[in-house]
This record gives sequence, C-alpha cells and structure tokens, in this order.
Amino acid sequence: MILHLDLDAFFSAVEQLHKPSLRGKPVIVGGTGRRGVVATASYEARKFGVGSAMPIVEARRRCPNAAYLTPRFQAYRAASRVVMGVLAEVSPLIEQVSVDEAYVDLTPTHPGVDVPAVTELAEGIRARIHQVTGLTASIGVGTSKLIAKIGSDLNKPDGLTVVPPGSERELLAGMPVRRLPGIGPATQERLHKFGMHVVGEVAQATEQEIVGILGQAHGRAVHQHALGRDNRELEPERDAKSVSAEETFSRDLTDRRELMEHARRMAERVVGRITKDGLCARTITIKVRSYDFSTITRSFTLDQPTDSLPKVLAGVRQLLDAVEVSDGIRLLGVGVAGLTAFAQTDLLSDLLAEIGDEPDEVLPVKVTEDLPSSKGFGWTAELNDEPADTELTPDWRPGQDVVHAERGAGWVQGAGLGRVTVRFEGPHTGPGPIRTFRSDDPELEVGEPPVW
Ligand code: TTP
Ligand code: MG
Repeated sequence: MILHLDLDAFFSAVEQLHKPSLRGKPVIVGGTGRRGVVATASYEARKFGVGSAMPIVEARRRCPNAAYLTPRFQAYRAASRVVMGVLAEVSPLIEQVSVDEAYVDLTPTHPGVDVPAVTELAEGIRARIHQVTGLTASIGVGTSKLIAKIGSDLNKPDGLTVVPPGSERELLAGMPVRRLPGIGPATQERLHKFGMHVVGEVAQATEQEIVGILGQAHGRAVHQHALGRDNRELEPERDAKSVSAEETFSRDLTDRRELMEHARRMAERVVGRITKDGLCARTITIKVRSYDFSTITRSFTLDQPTDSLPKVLAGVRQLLDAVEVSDGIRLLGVGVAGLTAFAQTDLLSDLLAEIGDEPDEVLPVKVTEDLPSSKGFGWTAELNDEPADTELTPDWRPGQDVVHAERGAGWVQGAGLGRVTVRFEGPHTGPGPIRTFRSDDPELEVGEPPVW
C-alpha cells in the first residue's frame, strides 16, 4: 500500500494562513511583473479560471480583485518541513517529490492493512496535518505510486481516495491517456493518431501494438501503467542537489532536431521541478550516450543562477550542438545543478530583459568524460538554503514580510510612488489594520516569515 499526499493550493494556502485578511478570498502567487506567470491560485481564484503557469496579465484580466503576491519560499519550505515530519511519524519510507508532495510506503509499517484501516490511517494523517499547520492535504492510497498519485487528485481539495486493490484498471479506463506518467503532448498525439484517447483503449491493445507506436521501453511502461500496474519503488534518498531527466530511445537517433525536441521536453520537466521548489540552477548539463555505449557529460556554469526555461534551453542547445551525433545517440539526459534558493537578482534580470537590455550570454563549455558505469551525473554542488531575498531589496514586494519598529510584524500590501502600504496582522491575529509609509521609512525593515 502506497500513499500519496499533495497539499492543496499550497503557496496560496500558506499565504492565507499567514495573512488572515486573505482567508476565503482569491489569492494569486507568482511573478507579479509584466512577464510573470502564476505559480498557484487559491481555490477562490480558480473559480475565475486562473491557474498555474498562466501569464499574470491574463490572470489580472480574469480576476482583477485577487491579492497578487510574490512567493515567500522560506515560508513554504518551513511549512513543508512540518508536513514531512508528520509523514515521518507514519513510516520511515518516504519519497518527497516536491515541496508539497510525497509518497509514503506503508508496506513495512502496516503490513496487510485493509481498506477500512488504511482509510482511517489516511484520515488521521490529514487531520494531524491540519491540526499542526492549518493546511489541508489531499491523499490517495493504492497498490502503486501510479494509483496513489492519481487518487490524490480525484477528490482534491481536502479529500481522500482509497483505491481498493483489484479495481485499478477499472479506475483508469475512462481517463484521458495524458493522465498516465510519462505521457506528454507528443506521446498523447501519437496515441490519438492510432485512435486511443482514454487509458482503457491502451489497456485493450496488446503490448506489441503499443511498443510499435511508442518504442520498446516507453511502450512497455505505458502499457503496464494502462493496466494499472506499476512496480516503481520509492526513492527515499532523492538527491536534492541536482535535478535531471534522461531518456533512452527505442532506436539510435541521428537527427539533431529530433534530439532537441526530446531535450526540450526533459528541460521543461527539470525546470518545472526546480521552479516548484523555488530553486535556481547555476550549472546546466547534458549527458549523451552513443550507439557504442560511450558516455559523455558536458556542462557549463552560468554567472547567475536561473530558473528560466529559455535560458536553460539555450544552454542545452549550445551543449548539444558541440556533440557529434551522426553515428547515433542511444540516450540523452538533461540536468541542472548548483541549486540555490530563488535569487532576487533573477527578477532584476527579467526586468532588464523586458526592456531589451540583457547582454547575450556567451557560455564557456566544460567537457568531462563520464565513467560508463556511473549512474546519474554525480554532481556535488551544495544546496544553499540561505534566503537570498533580504540582500537586494530594490523595492518592497507585495506579500513580503516586514517589521515596523512600533507596530510590529506585517506584510506589504502594495508599493509604488515612494510609498509602501503595510497590513499589520499575523497567523494568530484577526484581519489587521493598514498603514502607509514612505518606502525609505527608517522604522520599516524586512521581516521574517512567522514560525509554525
Ligand atoms: P501543485 O501541487 O501542483 O499545486 P497546488 O498545491 O498549488 O494546488 P493543488 O491543490 O492543485 O495541489 O504545486 C505545489 C506548489 O508548487 C504550488 O502551490 C506552487 C508551485 N508551483 C509553481 O511554482 N509552478 C507551477 O507551475 C506549479 C504547477 C506549481
Ligand atoms: Mg499541491
């Protein structure tokens, strides 16, 4: 039995906890500049059709009255640690997938647990998380990671789904193929071409048919998943210092365009993963295994850490351009390392880019030979968990924690024209009063997030 937990509207839920005046109201967290995108929207804001990855400009059109806040990753990481601590009381076998998401393997600690007992256990976890953090979590329980993950999404928010063993295939049958792991837009498109739109249609085909469409490795995995089978183990010691993705191809690839298409999809996954955790990367790496199994990794290090997909893609393209592919590439990997907490300087460089002032980056390429036997990339970069926010404060940012010499703790509600508006409230107060100050008021300082 595997349990998958995913917190509800995580960033905005933390904001609503820390800012009582926003409870029950639409809250949107993201880059608030003109080019910014939505990281997440509270369920009140989702009613207006606002969701993750939507441009902020579009969100403002749909939901002009929402509170628009910049992310406070330090606060989210603190909340995440408390939640993961609750899970650690249940079982030592935990794989934390991202800041608000984890798998728990109940097999060793709760052997032979039945559906009623596991339901009670999961409800207990949800209640405990709510009790200690005020956050709501959705949980799915099933016989595999695949089923648990799909389950946690079924009754979101604040819900539980226990999938009884044996009913997996039936559960999946009517779902769009896109819901299976490893099926992105390109794979979906290919399955659609062969008339397969829902998972049940893939399950009814033979494995050979699916392998014929998607290639050996991918096809087999997708067919197994469609049958509700998934024997992936948890990876409890995931390396948080680097993130990578790799693909083994069903045939050796020689076409650069095709290789770059695969690289793009992997880069999207990798960048998606780090932005979700509020991290920026300094090092970009590709790993290339040739037809004869010789393997190289190539990497370079940027001057500034970044979480920008275009920048990562530009780097990947440059690295890939320098690799000989004409004899055939068997495996391609894309990774980032040198992860640091979200850098305020990136907002600045985005602003510069907006006014067309960004210098073209010339990237020095470092070549390292990889041991063919080594698994993964073997990065050693340190995860720097220091908040980068407080050093460079070009402006007061909406949502930011502040402290006033006399009035105490509050948060920035708005700023501009030499003024800053602060609301003085915290997790344990009622909705608080608003005051406006000069933005260089010496009594006003950058504050810390409230503790849990
Ligand atoms: P999710 O769990 O995908 O989203 P969520 O928790 O906001 O909402 P849900 O109730 O549907 O689970 O992601 C967790 C957090 O990761 C989210 O609060 C914000 C961040 N995130 C991004 O920064 N960018 C993204 O594109 C996504 C999807 C999430
Ligand atoms: Mg979530």
